[in-house]
Amino acid sequence: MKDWWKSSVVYQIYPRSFRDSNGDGLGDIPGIIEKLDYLKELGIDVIWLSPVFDSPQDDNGYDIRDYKKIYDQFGTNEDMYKFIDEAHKRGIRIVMDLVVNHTSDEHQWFVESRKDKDNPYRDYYIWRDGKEDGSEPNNWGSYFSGSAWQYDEETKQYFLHYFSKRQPDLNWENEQLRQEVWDLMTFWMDKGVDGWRLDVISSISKYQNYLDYEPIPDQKYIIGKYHTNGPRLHEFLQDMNREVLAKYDCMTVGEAPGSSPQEALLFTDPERKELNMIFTFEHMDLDTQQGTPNGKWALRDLNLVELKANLAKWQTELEDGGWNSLYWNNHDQPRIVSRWGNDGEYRELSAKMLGTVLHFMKGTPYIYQGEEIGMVNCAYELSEYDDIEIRNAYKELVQENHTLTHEEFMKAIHYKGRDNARTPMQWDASEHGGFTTGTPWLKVNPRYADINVKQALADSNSIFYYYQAMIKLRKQMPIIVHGKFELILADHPEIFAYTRSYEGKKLLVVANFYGNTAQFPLPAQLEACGWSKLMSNYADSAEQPKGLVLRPYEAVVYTC
Ligand code: TEU
Repeated sequence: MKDWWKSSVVYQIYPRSFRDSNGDGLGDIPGIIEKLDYLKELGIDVIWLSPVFDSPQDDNGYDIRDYKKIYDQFGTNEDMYKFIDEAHKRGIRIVMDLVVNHTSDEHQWFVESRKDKDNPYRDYYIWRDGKEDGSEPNNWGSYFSGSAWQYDEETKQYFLHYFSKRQPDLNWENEQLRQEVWDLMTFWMDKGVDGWRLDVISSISKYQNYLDYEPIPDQKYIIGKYHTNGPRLHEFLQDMNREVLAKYDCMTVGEAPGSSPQEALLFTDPERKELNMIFTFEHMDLDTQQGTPNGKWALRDLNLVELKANLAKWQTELEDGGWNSLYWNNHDQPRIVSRWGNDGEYRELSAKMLGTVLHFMKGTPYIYQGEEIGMVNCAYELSEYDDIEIRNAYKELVQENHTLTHEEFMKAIHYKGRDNARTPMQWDASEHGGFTTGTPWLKVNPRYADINVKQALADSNSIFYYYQAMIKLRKQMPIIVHGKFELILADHPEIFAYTRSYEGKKLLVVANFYGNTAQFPLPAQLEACGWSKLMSNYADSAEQPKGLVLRPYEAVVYTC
């Protein structure tokens, strides 16, 4: 089917936390194969697998040492081929994670590159002299704290790293490097992989003048507009499309921090032959205070009106010639039910409400492992976290710069830390949630006894079955895939509501985002429709939208 990715639902697996088959405490590929029937039952079409390649795991596999080899603790290449085959047998496609903005510092290319200035691999990475006083070549910051430049004694130059020091950035200006990327993509696509999620793809092309950012008080190193959407980005992607992607029936989704809808159209307009869709970051940044030295750890309450305006902007601006990806969660974001829902009394209702709001918008929905059972954030002690981002940020903000106190930092981590998403999948109420028979690499969320797959499968009213029903409807109703989106009640502070329209039919989605009751004022132009209820998260939601009073977190979808 042409453009199958438009009617697909994607499920993201973070392999180290999904299912451990051999008791070493780390999830693995045979573990994923064990659970394919579970995913089939949920009804998803595509699996996006976070990196499984050989890696020293400085950033949990986003630091790749060998692109053509599976990481030992995850299994063998044979296991991966078997996984592709078993998924295909069940009609599930596989998308792998392409991390080519950077490699691990243990990748053979970098091992060579750092040896001497004349090494044939020198130019695969970005090396620069320091300033006259010996300081970094410019004031660019790393996403994982500190400078984006690391001095290397061996050749007395700095190399660029947007992420950890152990993730040197690749130099996409080098033609041979680009060939290597096409080659590794071809390797996996010939093994049957159905597409790619492209890690920080908006950063691969660098502005070659490496200008300093305008100084900002109290910020030694800055992350800003030069970090993304560089001058040759779209040229590189068009090359990639021509050299590799166009030869396969595949899907692509680019991770594109720093991109607006206008930029998204450059990536996704089919005429331009680049990618199918991108992940926007704009809605994920709405609960961060912008422009403070504390970056993403400067919390701010979500304003629903802003969230609606933002999502509606993406829906509208990509209506012609683009395509949206829809997500609340991934391995970098906290659990949505804890973030913008209610993970106490209304956990199930609010998880279903958030799922409804997302899945009925126009675009390809992504489910992150555990979202379908309403997994929640964890609140651990500092020493119990593993994430490099958390560890580096603590050192910089609390211990060195004192811009956050320990308490403020912990509060921010409990709300937004990446490990909230990375605690092991909760399969049942047995020890460690049935994830492993050994010691898990990261502590299982203590709520596993109540929140787990076994429990969800046994309860016909569970979040799992609600997600299953939404996925099923997508297959039956073209309006869910193709309908034009229109936000209604844009200024309502508590209700998220919109319509979809397609071939004379309409959908109306109405959701109470909070724990109080809310009166839904049906707009006059929608009154004349002959509405009927399609689905809702309360069994007895009103059959008609007129006069509707929404209970806490109530979400109802009507059709006409
Ligand atoms: O994330 C890229 C990214 O934009 C980061 O800013 C990310 O949001 C990070 O979590 C900051 O809070 C991708 C991967 O998804 C992430 O897991 C990797 O750590 C990163 O690239 C480096 O490969």
